[in-house]
Amino acid sequence: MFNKILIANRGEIALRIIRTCKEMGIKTVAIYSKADAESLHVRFADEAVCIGPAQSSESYLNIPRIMAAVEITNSDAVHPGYGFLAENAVFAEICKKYGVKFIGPTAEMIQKMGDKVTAKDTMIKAGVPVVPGSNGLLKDVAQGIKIANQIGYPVILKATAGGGGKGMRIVRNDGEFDDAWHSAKQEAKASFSNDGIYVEKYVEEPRHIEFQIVGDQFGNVAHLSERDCSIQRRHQKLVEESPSPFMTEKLRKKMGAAAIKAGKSINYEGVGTVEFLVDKHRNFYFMEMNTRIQVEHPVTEEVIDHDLIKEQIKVAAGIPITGKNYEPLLHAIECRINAEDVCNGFRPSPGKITSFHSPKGHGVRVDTHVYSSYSVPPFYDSMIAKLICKAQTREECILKMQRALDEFIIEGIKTTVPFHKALMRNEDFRKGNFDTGFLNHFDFGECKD
Ligand code: MV4
Repeated sequence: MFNKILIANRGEIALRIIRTCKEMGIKTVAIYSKADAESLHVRFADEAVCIGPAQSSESYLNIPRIMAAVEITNSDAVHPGYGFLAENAVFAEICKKYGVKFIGPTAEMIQKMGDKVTAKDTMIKAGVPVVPGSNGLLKDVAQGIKIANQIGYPVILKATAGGGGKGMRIVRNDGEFDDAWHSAKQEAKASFSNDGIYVEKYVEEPRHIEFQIVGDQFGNVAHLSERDCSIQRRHQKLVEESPSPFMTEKLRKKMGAAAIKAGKSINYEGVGTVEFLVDKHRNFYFMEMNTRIQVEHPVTEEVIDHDLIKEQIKVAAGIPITGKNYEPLLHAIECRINAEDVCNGFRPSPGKITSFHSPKGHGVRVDTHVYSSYSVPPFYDSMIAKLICKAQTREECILKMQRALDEFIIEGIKTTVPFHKALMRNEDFRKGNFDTGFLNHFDFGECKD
């Protein structure tokens, strides 16, 4: 097992990782920027190294500075968390070169899944269902129009380096193709310095259902059931839950088997997520694979009663998994609490938290790095807490979430708490009747406190 892990991240996930390390008897090193000196991850780690100014490029994204901190603290492993360098193949490779274990998959696996055309091609070869499309990069508009007519409109153009919706365009007929092609290409080039575009059939009103998987260094891969992440706004997830209200036992068997196939096809090592689009007939298609621990991992932890960070550290240390799949034993929902003003287009609302009281009680979990008098810096992601509730049924879980949201006191800044209160009251949400388009026609006027 590792002696000392450096956590190359900040905020709630840094704290989350420190907690598990402590429980495993592993020493921890926090790195922090000048804007985070008052952060709890700095206080709770055994050692802390200031690596630079607030700007991420000079701190949490700065590989030479992080490697210097690894060296001076004599850390034998790095946990990247999510975001920042978590899916940076160059960083994973540099760690390897320095003889430091990157807690995650190999650089090659990160690279393979980071390029969406390569990922899709790998899944086709593995026999995982994918959306019909170009199966490779498009050369020009003429080829795109030809394929669009073969598979039928509407189609969607996607950037091979994409994710998060950037460089994506829906095309409904031949006449729209040229404009969509040029704007997708331009956006992809500006965002990723890679303007490779592919096309596939546009799946209308899909659900986003993802499977948590874990693979060890001996080729074993298991799934830990699904999360429904359809409640998102502009590709930012706001609520995640497990099990998916849309799931059936039969579908879980089929999708779980596909997720395992996806993992095995690349000899996956670590915890990962296989994302699927699911249409209203319960057809499912591979969308992307995330090679990191995700923000929403606690809903899985709560329904299967396992610590995913612990599993992640164990497989990184070379301990084999049992190979058993897990089914949800309970229902869990996570609400992301962001420092944002819901009534003003979710505009960031950083600043000093003058009063903070988190909900408590049976089945209530709050993962957060903030506290009364903490100042939310304007430089990073606006998520300040995750409220996770678990109960025997979805109905009870929603009631518990409403009770917990009512107990949440956060003063001094605007947050997404009022949005979650309005969502939990929504009839369609309560019935489990939603897809990825749900928030496009949600009345945010109801979110006033
Ligand atoms: C799609 C799709 C419909 N059909 N692909 C959005 C982000 C990127 N990861 C892929 N995305 C989508 N791909 C086909 N062929 C609809 C989306 C999509 C979406 C997917 C998951 C969660 C939210 C979404 C919101 C809008 C569009």
